[in-house]
Amino acid sequence: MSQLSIDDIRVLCDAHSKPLELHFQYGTAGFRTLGNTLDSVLFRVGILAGLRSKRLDGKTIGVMVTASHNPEADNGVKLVDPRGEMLEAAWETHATVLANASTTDDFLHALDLFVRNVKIDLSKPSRVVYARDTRPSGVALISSLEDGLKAIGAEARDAGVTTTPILHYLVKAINTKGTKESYGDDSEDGYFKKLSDSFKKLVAGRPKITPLVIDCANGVGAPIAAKLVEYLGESIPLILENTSITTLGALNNACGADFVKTMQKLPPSLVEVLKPGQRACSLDGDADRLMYYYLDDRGYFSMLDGDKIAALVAAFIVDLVKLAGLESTIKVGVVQTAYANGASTRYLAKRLPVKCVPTGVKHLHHAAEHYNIGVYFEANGHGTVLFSPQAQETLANHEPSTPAQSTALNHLVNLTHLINQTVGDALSDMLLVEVVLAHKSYTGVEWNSLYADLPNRLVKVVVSDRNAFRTEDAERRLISPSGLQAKIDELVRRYDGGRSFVRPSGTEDVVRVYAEAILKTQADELAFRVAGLVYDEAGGDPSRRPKEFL
Ligand code: G16
Repeated sequence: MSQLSIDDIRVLCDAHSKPLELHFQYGTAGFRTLGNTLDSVLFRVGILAGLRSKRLDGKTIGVMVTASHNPEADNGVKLVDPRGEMLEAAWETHATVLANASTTDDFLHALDLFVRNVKIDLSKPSRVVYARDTRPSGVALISSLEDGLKAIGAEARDAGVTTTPILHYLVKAINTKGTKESYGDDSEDGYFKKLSDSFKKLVAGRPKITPLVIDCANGVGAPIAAKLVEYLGESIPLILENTSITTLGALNNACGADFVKTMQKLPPSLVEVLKPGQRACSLDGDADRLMYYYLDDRGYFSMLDGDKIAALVAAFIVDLVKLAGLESTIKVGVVQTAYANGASTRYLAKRLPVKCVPTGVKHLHHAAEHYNIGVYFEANGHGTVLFSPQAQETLANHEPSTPAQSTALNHLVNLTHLINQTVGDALSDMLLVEVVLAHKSYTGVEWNSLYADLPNRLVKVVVSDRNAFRTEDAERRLISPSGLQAKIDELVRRYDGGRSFVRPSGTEDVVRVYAEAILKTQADELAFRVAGLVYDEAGGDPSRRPKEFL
């Protein structure tokens, strides 16, 4: 590590010592746990980000400080690779090793080993762009991160308080600046212009869009959506709710995409706001998830989740590809996870190829890259659409032979600008949904009737060691604890249309249980019975066994 001043690193590392009793893990979406325990992790992530950039010849790496849908007291950090995608999987392991070195000496030793093993040329430049969401713990964590960046001598750019998808956008825009693949101007302004210009072109000539309510989860989506409103002008009336970003305890509390998806009901704060027939959507704490819903004429709540978004968007894109005369050159496919409602998978599989992968954007993103146009959405509302370089080239060079083909082609090109292809982006996805609804003249009711969801239930089980639960077959089956899967199979057989699976969360200290069945009461019962099995198997204290577990 001759190019670095070890003494400087040592001094700074001493100031950010690791709490001895804690173990950190780079999980589904980076490190994520209580915000007030993450000081040492942020410092070390700063160093790691700098080294990742050096390893990639000075390309800019992104660092996002957020815990997304988690409660306000949690925080987290994840790294973004140069094309705006999630950190390469092998480096997740390096991140975990470095974060857990007990002392400064252990850390310096692990760092030295790492630099040599991964063959990092320390004389290379190092560039990092970072941002945070609105969590109160974010301020101190950014300062720990900055110390890490300073220690490694990285050229650092502070993108301030912004959404996760904007940070991903910035990383790609910075790294493609001045090239023919330029992703856009590397500023928030560039992002807003790109989205709003393409949106306006896509809805031009369609009937006026009716007002849409946005639940901003009292998070960073609020100020960012407020800026977007200015760029969108009169093209779409947006009503922003749950915008209290400075009220302590408000973030994701009884609002936001995760609340709506898990509780399958309206955030209480919208009860007086939403009118029968009106559409609304919820963002999560860092605005990378989107959940739509509406009240029907009788005031009943209906939810349109990530699966419904995938169905709406995939069908629209398939139609455009056909209309543009590109059916034989551009193949569209969909990627889902085990959480996808069985009815959505049946609906989609009749129309186009569908693949199931483990939870986590990185898995979906990579699988979607195998299609010319890959649509991926998790049921929780996380997703986007990827246009392969080959598909983008075809769209750029195709000579339409009729006016109808030309229109469809233009729409597809505009979609490549509207959609944030680096990662799931609630605001970009929201505009995408609005485009499709405007083109199809769909209300929420018509969109919802594409297929009927199978009743389902998601339950969290708190266990002492979630790592004891290991899965296979895209998380649809457990391989440990041994014998538990057989018990689940036995239970599932008793329910009409029953399906259930169990997997450890990568973002919260819990095991998740999903169940679906033909009837709602049966889906609930199956989920609670499986949750009971999980709790008992994990040695849960009988006196604290949640009473709903059967
Ligand atoms: C993150 C990931 C998502 C994943 C979610 C829940 O979302 O990016 O891909 O679906 O966590 O993961 P788990 O069930 O493993 O806890 P977010 O919005 O929290 O960043």
